[in-house]
Amino acid sequence: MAVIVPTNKSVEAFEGLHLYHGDISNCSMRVRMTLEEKGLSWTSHHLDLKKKDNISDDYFGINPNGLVPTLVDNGVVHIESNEIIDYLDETYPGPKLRSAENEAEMLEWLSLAGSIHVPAVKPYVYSTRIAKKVQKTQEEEQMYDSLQQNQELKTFHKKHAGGASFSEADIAKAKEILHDCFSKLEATLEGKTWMMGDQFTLADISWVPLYHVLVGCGYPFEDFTNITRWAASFQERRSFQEGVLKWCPDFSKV
Ligand SMILES: N[C@@H](CCC(=O)N[C@@H](CS)C(=O)NCC(=O)O)C(=O)O
Repeated sequence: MAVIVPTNKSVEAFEGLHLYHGDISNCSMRVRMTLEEKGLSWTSHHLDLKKKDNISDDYFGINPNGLVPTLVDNGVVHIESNEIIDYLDETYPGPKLRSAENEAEMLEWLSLAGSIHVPAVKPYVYSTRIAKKVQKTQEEEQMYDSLQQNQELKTFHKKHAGGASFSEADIAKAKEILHDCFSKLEATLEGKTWMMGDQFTLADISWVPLYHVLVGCGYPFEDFTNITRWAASFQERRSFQEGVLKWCPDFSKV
């Protein structure tokens, strides 16, 4: 479990559930949806990624990668969105977002979503829509470089720093990974309402935000008819409206 001992000790005094999150962040959408599905109250600490609110000493003292989301539960700091949603479902009452009979398969979907974030989701989203919006000034670049210790993230952000572009190889790789994953999702949804069957689970919650954000980046889902049907179903859920649409109605307008 990704529990962190923060160097910014202020959060250790927090009572209840506090979420550091971003409106446009697909990883934050997962956690907001889970909180809504479970009917849990939480205190919002919104960070505007376009204003680089996450790049500060204070925030790196809470999340050492400088990423959203971060959940603080009665002073205990949790990072990694897919682990946070698993933790919330395990720990809190409210509707169960898993079933014992397919839990292992469901957790594999969470792990897959986590594993494609840096090699596929981030390059696709940044290269199609976001890089220009989060361009750092020279001062912000220096600040980021001194705060960020995670080499994978440093390397990723260097690829679009100062107006640089991702290589064709990076983009081709991202598209290949996404195509493989969405083909797998398409096959999984054959004849089913939700990814695990009749029950809406954390697997759906993990993948719904990817669909929402990638549609906004122009990802071609037209040929994935099961995914398109699944999207029409999750768009009806209150957790999608509250956890996703309320914060980010249309990613293409970000
Ligand atoms: N593996 C992390 C990834 C979190 C992540 O990359 N968050 C993005 C928004 S979805 C972010 O904070 N981006 C800002 C940055 O890269 O500096 C998780 O699942 O929580």
